[in-house]
Amino acid sequence: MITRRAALLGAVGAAAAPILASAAKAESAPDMTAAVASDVAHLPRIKRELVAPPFVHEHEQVAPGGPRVVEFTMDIVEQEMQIADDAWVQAMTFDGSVPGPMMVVHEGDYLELTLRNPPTNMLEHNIDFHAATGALGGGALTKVMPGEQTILRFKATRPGVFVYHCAPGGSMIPWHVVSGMSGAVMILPRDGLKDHDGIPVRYDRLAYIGENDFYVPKDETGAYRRYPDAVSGYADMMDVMNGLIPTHVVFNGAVGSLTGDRALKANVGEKVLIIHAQANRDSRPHLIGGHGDLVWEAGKFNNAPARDFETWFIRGGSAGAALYEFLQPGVYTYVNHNLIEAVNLGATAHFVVEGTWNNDLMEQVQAPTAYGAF
Ligand SMILES: [Cu+2]
Repeated sequence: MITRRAALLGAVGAAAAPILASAAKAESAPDMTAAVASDVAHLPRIKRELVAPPFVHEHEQVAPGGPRVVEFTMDIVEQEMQIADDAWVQAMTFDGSVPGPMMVVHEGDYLELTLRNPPTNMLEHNIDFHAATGALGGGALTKVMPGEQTILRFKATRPGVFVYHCAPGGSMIPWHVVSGMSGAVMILPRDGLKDHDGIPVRYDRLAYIGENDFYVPKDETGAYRRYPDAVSGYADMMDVMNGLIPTHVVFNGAVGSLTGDRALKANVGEKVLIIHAQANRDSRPHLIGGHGDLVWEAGKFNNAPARDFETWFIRGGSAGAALYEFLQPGVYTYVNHNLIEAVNLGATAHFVVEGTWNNDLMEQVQAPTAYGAF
């Protein structure tokens, strides 16, 4: 029996020995004794309430004025989550969702995060922002034990969509990430997005899709194992992880979380900005029956978007963005176009699009009928 306190101290035998080892090896914070001061005291502040994916908190596409300090607060939540009909994980989450909520600021703003690790949790956590500069993306400055909280501020210097994830050191890093602990930040250019010719473009809707690979251990009968807490599943899960073959690849934390009644919605003529984030593993989004009109494949808005993609590539550890104007009504399936991962492992979402069909773009000239009938 592993008590919570023993787990915190890392003194729980073989399974948790790496927890102690990685903590001891963790990189320490940089020397800041001669730091250049930040001059943010005169800047206006705005507080944003985070919302769970696939939705994104209220924000302006074009910055309404000069730089601001944009404040966010997130609780780290360790909780069991069901990821398929027959599979559960002891998830580690930012703010209770997988992926963690998206934070949106503008280039030149300061993102200020209060990160809280409630006393009910078992594990140490932190946050590494790929958008931030220095100190392991903030990871070295945000390590919080259960019962602690911290505040990190960084300047948003590079526009784009970027992954953030927990990275407490050693094998804790992949374990926390594939237990659900990642999310995305979007840093918009102050004057908004531009197309390939530099002409401003706006989106009517955002779809924030986080893809996760899970590695759930099985018992002797082949059934997925369930654990009372994250620490007791650590050793079994590490065995599955080290085989590099996920048991589940899903969008937004579970098989079917964006299909059927939970499908994404749009209307014909609307432009949807699809953000696709994957903190650990490569992916290849594809919208069946649609395209990427403008694709920032690596997700960074200082690069002109590519056009007319059929499938785009998301490097593990990055987020990409694709803008598409829906031209036909119907149900669109959005997949990771490794179709085994899409259909058998779970990486499928739906867009339900309302509007008027355009026979000029596609028409069923003759419904299927007897072979040789015409
Ligand atoms: Cu963590």
